[in-house]
Amino acid sequence: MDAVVVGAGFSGLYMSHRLRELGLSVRVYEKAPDVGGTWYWNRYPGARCDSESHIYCYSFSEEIRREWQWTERYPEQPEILDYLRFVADRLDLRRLIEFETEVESAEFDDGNWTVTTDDGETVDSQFFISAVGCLSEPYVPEFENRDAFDGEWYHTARWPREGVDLDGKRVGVIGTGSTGIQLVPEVAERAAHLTVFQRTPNYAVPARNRPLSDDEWAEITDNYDEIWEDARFSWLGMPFEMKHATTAGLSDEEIEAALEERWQEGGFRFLHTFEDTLFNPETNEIVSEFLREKIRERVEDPETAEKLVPTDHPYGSKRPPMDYNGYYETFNREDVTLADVDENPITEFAPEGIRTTASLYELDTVIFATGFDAMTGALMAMDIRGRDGSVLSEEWADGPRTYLGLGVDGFPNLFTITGPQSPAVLSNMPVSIEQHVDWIADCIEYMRAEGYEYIEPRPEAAERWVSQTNALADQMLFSEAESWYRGANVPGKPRVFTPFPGGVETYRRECERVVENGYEGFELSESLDPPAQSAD
Ligand code: NA7
Repeated sequence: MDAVVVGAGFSGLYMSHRLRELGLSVRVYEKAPDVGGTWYWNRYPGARCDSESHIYCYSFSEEIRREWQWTERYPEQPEILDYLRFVADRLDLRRLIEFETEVESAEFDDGNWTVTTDDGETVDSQFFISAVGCLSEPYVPEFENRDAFDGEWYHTARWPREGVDLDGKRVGVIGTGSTGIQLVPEVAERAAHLTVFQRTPNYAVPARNRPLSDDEWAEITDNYDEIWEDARFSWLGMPFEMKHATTAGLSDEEIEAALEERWQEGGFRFLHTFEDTLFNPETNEIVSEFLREKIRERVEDPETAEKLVPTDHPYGSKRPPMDYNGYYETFNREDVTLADVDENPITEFAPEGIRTTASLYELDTVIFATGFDAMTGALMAMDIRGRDGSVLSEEWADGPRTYLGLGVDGFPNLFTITGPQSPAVLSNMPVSIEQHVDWIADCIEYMRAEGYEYIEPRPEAAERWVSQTNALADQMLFSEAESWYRGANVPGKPRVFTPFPGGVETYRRECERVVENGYEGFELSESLDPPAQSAD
């Protein structure tokens, strides 16, 4: 093979298409029985994308754009999965994919990657391309006696295809991140009783989902090119304008009006009220307090409201979740209990349910909405070995080190789509995915045209890029939260800020500059000499 691609989600599908168009032989390995990536697995009730549908898709194909119309402002999981199936069929990509096949190892040896799968197959390939996604390795906390529980338990990212019968059950949901917040109102509708185990409260902003009318869709398609260009050169990969640069100089009424306007618009538009929300503690406190008041207004019992109000971290320092169907109002129901497991931690699972330091909660079903080993988990789950036997998981023991989130020094011809130290999870993923896939495909095309066989980042370029990423994160408020952006959710994971926080536009321009300067920071070669160290 010329290229092995791991994963058949948004990244893997587009990557394999681009490479096949260039005339390369491509094999895609996908552990699920179908395309879709994270949208194949995350089938829990209420699963939906927080990016608006008209920009949560591909832009590269005129035909695909014309032939697909989203039905709602935010796409629901089944619709996204249908979309990716449609793309795979439309581009005839399934023939490139081996489903239900997991890559166990990839070793760079004798100038090629040798890729081994769980069915014992081995294939040699010039390029090894990870399209495994940033949020694909579920994290299940190791609670004491988890197996002693007599009921059923599920993780939201491994939700059974046939669904789960929650009707009339006593259900416990652990976790109140973006997933838990989407899930909780849906479960409350079906369960006999719901207990929400909350360790840290979160600031959920109404998404304000609604059906997309034909008129709205016509307006979107009429302006598609412009919308996408704005998204590509934006902060978050979303075509939204900031309302104000900062709160400084504005009256209290002006600030309130701006926040209320964006609150009414909903979703990620709210984060675009003040440009310095994630930099300036004063602005952030104003925004956070606005959101706290909104929570207090929506929850009837003042004691429950205070438990739901976050005070431990600034708004946006953790991934801001969206509320689709009355998350906070759910706690006004008689049949919903909020268990504060920060105050009274979970001590163990028991046959009857979950025991905390305060009570035993009797349950039939437990749902883990406990997130992912984000950004590095799925990559590290493969045994990746580079030049001279270096092992990726050992090289990254203190945190990932990439150049531009695209490549790793010591691992020639390895590309990581939306890898660590790229905007990735701090952006609307399809915009970042298309940019990475195009960059990689163009690079391979260039290598072929110029007669290069190998590409590898120079160690000092990777070093510099990681320092720049960390320096940017240090200027922002991210360090004030125990978040999965920093690896804080998985015990033992290095505490390093993982995505590039400088914005999609800045990042894209840097990637373009690197190419214009002849792939600055990369070593391109016809043979396998170690990359030269530059003088600086
Ligand atoms: P998140 O955002 O990592 O949320 C996981 C939640 O689970 C969060 O509330 C955690 O509390 C909670 N959690 C994790 N471990 C425990 C233990 N041991 N005890 C109690 N509670 C626990 O995952 P999501 O799936 O919601 O979202 C991930 C991303 O997917 C999302 O941001 C979107 O980008 C899509 P904590 O806050 O750590 O105290």
